[in-house]
Amino acid sequence: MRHLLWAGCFQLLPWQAGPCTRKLTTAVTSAVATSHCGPWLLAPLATSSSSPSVSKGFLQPPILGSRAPCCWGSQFNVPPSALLVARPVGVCSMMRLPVQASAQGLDAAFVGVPLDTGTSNRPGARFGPRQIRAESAMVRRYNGSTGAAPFDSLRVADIGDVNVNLYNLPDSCRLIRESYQEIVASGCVPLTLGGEHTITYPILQALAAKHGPVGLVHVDAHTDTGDTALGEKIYHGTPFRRCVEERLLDCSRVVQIGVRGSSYDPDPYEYSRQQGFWVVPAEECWMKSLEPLMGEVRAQMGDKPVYISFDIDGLDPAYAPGTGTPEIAGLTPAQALEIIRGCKGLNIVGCDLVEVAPMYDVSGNTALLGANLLFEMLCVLPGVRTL
Ligand SMILES: [Mn+2]
Repeated sequence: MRHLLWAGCFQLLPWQAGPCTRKLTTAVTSAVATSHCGPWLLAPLATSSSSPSVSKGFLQPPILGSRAPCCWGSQFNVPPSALLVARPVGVCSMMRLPVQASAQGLDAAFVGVPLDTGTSNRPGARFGPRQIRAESAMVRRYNGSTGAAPFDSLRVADIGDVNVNLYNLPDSCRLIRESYQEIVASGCVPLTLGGEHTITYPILQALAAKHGPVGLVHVDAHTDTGDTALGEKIYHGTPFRRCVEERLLDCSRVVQIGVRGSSYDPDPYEYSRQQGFWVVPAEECWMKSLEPLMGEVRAQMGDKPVYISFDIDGLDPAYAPGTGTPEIAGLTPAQALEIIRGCKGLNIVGCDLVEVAPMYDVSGNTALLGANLLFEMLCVLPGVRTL
């Protein structure tokens, strides 16, 4: 894909000799030969004669384009188990999945959009995709809570990043739109690692061109329905007004959950309600389960196409401080799981997780949350089997 950069590269990765024993090499080689272990083709090269207990070898990314990556006896890609491949080993892809250059042949794909020049306050979301990928090394293949087995059901890979233009937001929107048009043309469902919220506008341009106006489950501290700022119509405070103007949304099937914070207007949600959006302020979510709410959302969405746009600032900054425009008194991670798991059964055509700006959270927990929420979104896609 012309506008996608590879998340990884094809150089051989030296497998450091120190902790790498022959026993481990043998175990991994055996597992690779027989079962579902991971995306890396093991290519042991030589054995040190001076230290017979230590093997020198390489973990080699799959040779893309010339053979199917990470099939290991099945048609599916599978995140490698840390029981067989150490977590820090390998090119940094989402869930350590194989990286491939296009969405061809995939049912779902993780895509990075490292854009942050549309942010109004703290910059840094351009580094969101990389940090989400890094923290995703902790995410395993099954969802034990819901029983979802996405990698037994769908062909999934990381297809790298959109090559955004950091110095020109309209041009970035064009690059994103064109990239997503290619992704969805092949029938693949994109799961996006943001990047700030501007990116949802061109993503929805591409999705609506294929599916028609979509329903929207939008989790956010802000409605992102502003008109202009500093005279500009494109930045991370305006994407959903632009979407309304271009009829990309089915406004009777839009819900905005978790909105809060101070405002410029006495009724900051007036525009949303005028369009027919269902606004659920954070106050209506405090200290309660959101499962009943999601029952109503499912009834609202019906069986027509739905997009999930999850701004990490919908969560409380106590849990997710690594973001550009934090607001106090937000949702909890458990409520975020209730929202996403409550989308099971909907006709989901795409998802994003935006606004992770990792440098404001030295713990990495914001990106870890983002990685897990993206996995949860994968788990509720149509066609995912439950064990
Ligand atoms: Mn937002």
